[in-house]
Amino acid sequence: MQAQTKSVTLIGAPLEEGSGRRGAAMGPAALRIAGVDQTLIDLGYEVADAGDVQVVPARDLPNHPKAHNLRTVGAFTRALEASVYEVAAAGRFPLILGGDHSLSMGSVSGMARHAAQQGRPLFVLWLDAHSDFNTPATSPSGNIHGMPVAFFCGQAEFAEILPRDRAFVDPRNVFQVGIRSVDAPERELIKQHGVNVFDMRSIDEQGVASIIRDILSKVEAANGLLHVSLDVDFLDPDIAPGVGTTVPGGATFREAHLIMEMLCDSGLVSSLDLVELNPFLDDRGKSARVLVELTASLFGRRIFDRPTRAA
Ligand code: 6HN
Ligand code: MN
Ligand code: MN
Ligand code: MN
Repeated sequence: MQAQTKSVTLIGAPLEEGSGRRGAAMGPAALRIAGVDQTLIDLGYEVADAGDVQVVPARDLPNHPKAHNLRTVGAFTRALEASVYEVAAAGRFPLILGGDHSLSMGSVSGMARHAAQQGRPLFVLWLDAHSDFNTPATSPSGNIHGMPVAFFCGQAEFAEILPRDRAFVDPRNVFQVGIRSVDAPERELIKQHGVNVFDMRSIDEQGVASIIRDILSKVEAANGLLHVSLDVDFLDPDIAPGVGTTVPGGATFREAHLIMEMLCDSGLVSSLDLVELNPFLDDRGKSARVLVELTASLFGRRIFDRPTRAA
């Protein structure tokens, strides 16, 4: 990233309680074993590892019948909101090692607070097979990892996890790419709130380059911050099988790689989640390695330099 900070803080979020199955809690360890820290150091970054977030379930939250493990997910949300905010406010790049996707309730809320304090809008690029815009009322599973976008847009009616006056993300500043599995009531919510969805058909028809270029120009025009949330199941299961919610027909390595290179060139990315890696389901570390490769591209590894765009 051109204009971006050269200081990165890794934050491990060994959270699996939002996903309805075990294994994603091993994600941070697998990403470290795959060399995420050394990869960034080799690219010239100063890297601090904050270790893994440790929480005890929040007893002030209810046991919600339609939002499983709310006390644990809520405790992670609070801890991550605080640590991501502090890292960003210190001028560093928060890189969150997940953990299931419910962790984005905390990471994105922390970035929303930081952006609000800067008087800048927060944009979110959501790379996922799923829209994750369910609420406890619409969710078919009760698994909170299907709800984080609704939460940080202020639309999911949980108990009071974060203060009521927290910063929300405007759903019209959320751009979802790679979508191919949406629940029927979730689709209505997405339309109602104006979330921007680029499903697999859009990728096939337009190509990722034109989609990403348009999104980046909107972020740039608004002087926004851009949070990127990369769910392993954005990728095709052939290249990234290590995830509990595989959906066929995902992004290729080349599409994902190009997205990361374009994001890097933009200099607009402020924070990144790597989520839903389930090493228990992976094939000899393949998915963890793909995530680290894509991270390297986002942070500036390239084959050859391109002429920089005229300003
Ligand atoms: N993810 N829409 C389904 C649900 O249970 O709400 C699947 C959610 C998947 C969540 O991909 O992080
Ligand atoms: Mn997801
Ligand atoms: Mn997903
Ligand atoms: Mn869903």
